[in-house]
Amino acid sequence: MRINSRLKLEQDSFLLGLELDADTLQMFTNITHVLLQGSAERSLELAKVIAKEIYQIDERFFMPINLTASSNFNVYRVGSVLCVSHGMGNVTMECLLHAITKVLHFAGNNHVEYIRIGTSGGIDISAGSVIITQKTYMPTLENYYVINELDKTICVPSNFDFALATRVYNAQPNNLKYSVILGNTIAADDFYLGQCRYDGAMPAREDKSQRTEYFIKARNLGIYNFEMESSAMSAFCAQAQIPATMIAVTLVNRFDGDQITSSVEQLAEYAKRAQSVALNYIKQALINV
Ligand code: R2B
Ligand code: URA
Repeated sequence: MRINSRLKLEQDSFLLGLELDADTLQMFTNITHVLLQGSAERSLELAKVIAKEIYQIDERFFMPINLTASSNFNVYRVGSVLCVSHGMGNVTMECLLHAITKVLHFAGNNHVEYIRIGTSGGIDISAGSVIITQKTYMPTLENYYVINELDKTICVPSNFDFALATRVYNAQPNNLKYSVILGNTIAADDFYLGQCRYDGAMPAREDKSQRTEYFIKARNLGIYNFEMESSAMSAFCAQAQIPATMIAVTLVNRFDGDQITSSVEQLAEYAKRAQSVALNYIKQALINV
């Protein structure tokens, strides 16, 4: 982990963003993995699953607690794993990454892997497939993330750690009933116009054929899915030298339509697929620690 050399704990007693006190830093020592998901509820659920499946803790006797006082992000710890919520979009992801990375740094962690587990819209791939991301792209199909530091525009390369992505891929059993693919991802600015959906409250472009051309262009770059946080995450983690990747299940094939038509039960099962791909990896990684 390589972060801002100007940082000093004493300047940051509040650890802004997570509303933690410097006295509570000992709760964050010896962390190996940070699993990031959009919602607080899913982070709590995942913490329970990790307790049960990785640490064999009887679920009747364990309830993970949120370690932050922040209303924006929740953080649950189980063993050496943190389950953290990041909200929606690159902007909230970036705020969370600064906050959690400072905490982990001040708590003395140097070798931590970050993995986002999420949902996405597939491009020319059947719903329910799981993509492990290597490179992330802007909606302009450029392989970097733009940070506006006031009036200064900085383009940060947005590749995840290919070696980590490959380890996650190789940790999967052969008999999964869905596809797991190493590929690239577009981080869009929103769910509707940002992904050229025609079912938003505002109309998308008239000429639908341009969208098809874009999807084809994207697939030629090895892009399989759209979501909304991966370019901030890959750029931040590459700069901070934190091995990171994303595991995202696809909820729809955008060549077939905009609406997510699966039942609530099916969507819940899809979301579990991304979590179980992550768990297969974490189990293996923790054996080797
Ligand atoms: C995937 O799904 C969410 C939008 O519905 C967003 O957070 C993302 O990246
Ligand atoms: N999340 C997205 O950002 N897009 C989708 O199509 C599905 C989930």
